[in-house]
Amino acid sequence: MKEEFRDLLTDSIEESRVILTGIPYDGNASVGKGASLAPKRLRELSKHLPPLTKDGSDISSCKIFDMGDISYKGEACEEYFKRIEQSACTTLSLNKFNLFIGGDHSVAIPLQKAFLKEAKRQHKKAGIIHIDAHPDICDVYEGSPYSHACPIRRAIDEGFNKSDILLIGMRGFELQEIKYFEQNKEIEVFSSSNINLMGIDPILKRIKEKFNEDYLIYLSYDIDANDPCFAPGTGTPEPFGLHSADVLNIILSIFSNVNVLAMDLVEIAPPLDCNDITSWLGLKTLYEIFNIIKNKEE
Ligand SMILES: [Mn+2]
Repeated sequence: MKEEFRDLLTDSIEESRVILTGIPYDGNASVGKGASLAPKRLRELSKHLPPLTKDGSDISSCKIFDMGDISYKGEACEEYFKRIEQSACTTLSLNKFNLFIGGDHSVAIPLQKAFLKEAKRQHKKAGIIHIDAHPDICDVYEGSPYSHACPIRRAIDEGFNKSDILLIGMRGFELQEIKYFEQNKEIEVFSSSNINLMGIDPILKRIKEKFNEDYLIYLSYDIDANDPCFAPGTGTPEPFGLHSADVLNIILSIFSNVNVLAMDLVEIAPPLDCNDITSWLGLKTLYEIFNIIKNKEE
């Protein structure tokens, strides 16, 4: 039986370039459920993957330390999020690339909280790049401040500067979000319409301008940023989305040009998927990212 992540896995956290944590929770998803099964499914599929990128680069020196899952024990959401935050504070303090596989997007709430603390500890500015079909900037959604429609709003509550948040791929809004954007124009938004008309170059340029070496970046990647034809296995599919090659090139440019300390990959819902194509998209994107990390100086 082949191992998860095969040649990439290491038992030594010191040797690792990537610290992986699974967050198998979808209690705050509003429409389709199933994202809680993504960490398990991605690990299973990784058994089939050699340590190679799509262009044949050997990434086997980019070692992954797998922390396992932060399992949900049926407690109140606040309690569970506290445990996620504590675990993330510990792994982020090692100052290696932290990869979190959700879960619905609400798991970003405790992760971004922990990330902000770590950025402050390192005397860095904290930025968020949020790649998603949805802004997730609702104050309360379906009666909950912890909904997967709320993590960016909670990040602002925690103390992230609005001008340090960049949203990419937007196309599914709530009315309250449109009002919030009208009142908070410093939050930068690249809609999917804009990207599909203008291409990705303006975004790549803007990311480099905006996030210099004073910043640590939290990258939040909701798979529903991709058009549902590329990523059908997700709870809230939004049409008129982004081409997977465009999303990948944006993500790889981010890793090449700014200092990403933490990333979440969220909203992959294996039970809603078709022949695992959404899980494969997420997993293969990670392998391309590992290649950029491998090529960076430690
Ligand atoms: Mn989202």
